[in-house]
Parts: sequence; C-alpha cells; structure tokens
Amino acid sequence: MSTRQFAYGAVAALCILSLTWYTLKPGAEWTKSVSFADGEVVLDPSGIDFSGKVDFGKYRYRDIIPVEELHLEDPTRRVIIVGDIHGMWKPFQELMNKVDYNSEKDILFHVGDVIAKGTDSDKVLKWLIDHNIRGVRGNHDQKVIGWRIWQDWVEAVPGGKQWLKRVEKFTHSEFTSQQVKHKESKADKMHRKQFAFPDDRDWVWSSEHYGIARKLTHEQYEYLLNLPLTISFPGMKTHLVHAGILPHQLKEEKPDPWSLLNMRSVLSSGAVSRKFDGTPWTELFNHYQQSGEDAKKEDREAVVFGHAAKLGLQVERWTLGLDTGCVYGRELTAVVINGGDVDAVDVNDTGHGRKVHVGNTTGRLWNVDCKAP
Ligand SMILES: *[C@@H]1O[C@H](CO)[C@@H](O)[C@H](O)[C@H]1NC(C)=O
Ligand SMILES: *[C@@H]1O[C@H](CO)[C@@H](O)[C@H](O)[C@H]1NC(C)=O
Ligand SMILES: [Mn+2]
Repeated sequence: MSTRQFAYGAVAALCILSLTWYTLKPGAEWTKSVSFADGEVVLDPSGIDFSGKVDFGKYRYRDIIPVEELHLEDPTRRVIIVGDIHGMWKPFQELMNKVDYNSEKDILFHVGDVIAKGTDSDKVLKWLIDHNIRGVRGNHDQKVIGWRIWQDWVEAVPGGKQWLKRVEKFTHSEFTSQQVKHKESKADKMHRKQFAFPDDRDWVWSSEHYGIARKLTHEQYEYLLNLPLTISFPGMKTHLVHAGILPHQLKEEKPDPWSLLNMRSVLSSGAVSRKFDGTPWTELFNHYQQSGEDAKKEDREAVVFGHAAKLGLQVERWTLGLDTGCVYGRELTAVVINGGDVDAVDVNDTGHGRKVHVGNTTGRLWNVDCKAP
C-alpha cells in the first residue's frame, strides 16, 4: 500500500471513527443555566432539571481572524504565535522582551496549554487577559475547564457544596479506595453516584488541574472557556490548533474535540492516537497538501500547533510545531510573522531567527532558554 493510499484510507476511516466518538463521549448538553453573583454560583430561579447530563466540554469550535485584522502589509506590525507556556511566567516574559512585543502594534496568539505543570499559571493567565491575547484551548486547559464545570455543577445542586467539603480533603487514592467508600453514609454514597465524573485519565481527583480550577477567578474561567479549539487565518492560509488536525477535519463544522486537543499520530486502523505510536499526523497533513494537481495549489493550507514537546521544534512546509518543552527545562519558542517572501526561505537554516513557512507567508523563529520548575 502506498503512503498516499494509506493517507486517504486513514482519512476515510477517521470520518467513520469520529462518528463513533460522538456516540461514546459524554457530550449531552446541560441545558440548565447558572448565574454568578459575588463569585458564588447561584441557581437560576427559572429552575433546574437535574435529569440532564452535564456538558463537561463547553467547546467553542472555530474563530476566524479576518485578513484586515492582521495588517500583514504593514512592515511595522507583526503577528506573533507562541508555543506551550505551561505557567512558565519568567521565560514567557523574557521571550516577549526578546521579540520586543509591542501590545499596540503586534497581535499575539498562543497555541494552548498556557497553564498547569509550571508554577505561575495565575500570573500567565492574568497577563494574557490584561493584554487581550487570543489563542486555542490545550488539553491541560481543557482538564481545568472540565473540573471547574464539575465543581460549579456540584455546588449548584442542593447538598452538593457540603458533600464537596467532606470529600475534598481526600487524596486521589483515598477518594477511590474501597475503605473510604465503605465508610460513607448512605447520602454520601448517593452523592458520589449523582456527581460522577468521566472515568478516564483526564479526570484525576485532587490533581493539580482540580486545584487550579478551584482557584480560577470568574474572569479567568471565562477566558479559558472562550478559547476556541481552532483559529483560522484565511489571510495567511493558516490555522492554529493545540495538538493536531487532519485535512478533512478542517472542513468540518464541529471536528472531534478530543483529537484536536490530543492527537499525535494516526494508527493504521485510522484511529487518532495521543501517543507517537502511529504515523505522525503532520506527515499525513503535509502529504495531503502536497499531493494533487497544480490547480489545488491555491487551496493549500497550513497548521501551527503545540503539544508535542517530545519532538520539539517541527518545521515542515505545511505544519509548524512550536512546543519546544519549556516546562521540561528546554526552550520557549515563538514565530514572528510580518508578511515575508516565501521564496526566500532557506530550508537548511537551523540558526536563531531561522526563517520558516507559515501558510502562504513566512515568519522567523525566536526562543529563550527555560529552567524546569
Ligand atoms: C495568501 O492568501 C490570501 C488569501 O487567498 C491572500 O489574500 C494573500 O494575499 C496571500 N498572501 C501572499 C503573501 O501571497
Ligand atoms: C540542504 O541540505 C541537503 C542535504 O544536506 C542538500 O541536499 C540540499 O541541497 C540543501 N539545500 C539547500 C537549499 O541548501
Ligand atoms: Mn498539550
């Protein structure tokens, strides 16, 4: 089987698979509304139907940034895209200084995973909010969002707040231990069932993400909720996504969120994997963009992403991976774009300020060194 056949086979299989995911994922809408007052969640007086399922995703799918907003024709203005920050406040600020970020002239975007793992998630979030910075949701941002939705839900239900107080002191192993479960009152046994959260590795009781979620201000929570899964820049023929996206998913109105937040490779079965155990999605994506007739050239699109710290900087013609593992003591990287000449890219240049393709334009890479927390 040729690579090309494989690529198309994989893409076709994915269409089927994403349908299966929809039926498996807990996605039923929580149609009840809650409102906020003094940081407390209070019930909407219109009443709540507790029989519904909670939507732990609250996904926004796509933002489109019109070409006029980018000012690509103005040599004094720039579009900057920064890789996974993960609460690494100091290197983030160093990088902003190094590229001489000017909030009046430059437009900054991030590729998600702005929080968790590093020590200063709060400072990073505050700065992003203060500077009105847009970006996409990462899988770590999503874990925090999911927990916050769960916490707000539990507290909004009668008896939930008191129950949460009782169980919040448990570590993960205590919370899940048979001994603790055995000793619980009948009412608490019922609460545990009533407030069940998804049983998978993204939901770890008493985790760092749980704690960050608990401490988010309403403004910070709203900022995270408003991060879309993808941002499209038709003016540069480029899209932002946290982990990855396949060509057919670019055309879908609501592509499967889990793949966009977690994808690293695609198995020969067509399933998307969060590990590097299949064909890297970037290989399929670049192959798809490069195949086909000249007539298709106008339609070629690129993706800028993060998430793959293990592989580090990934420069290919139609994909650019910016997660260079800052939180693991490596570097924080940004690409700085101001409407360059595509033909002038030296594909063998590995030096600092290296020029790279970004869709139908170019940018230069900048980075700073990081110290693991
Ligand atoms: C990139 O494509 C967009 C949309 O077709 C177009 O408006 C823009 O001029 C192109 N940029 C370059 C540098 O060719
Ligand atoms: C880049 O390096 C490769 C392998 O060393 C070489 O074949 C190619 O000619 C080089 N390309 C440029 C543009 O220098
Ligand atoms: Mn990630």
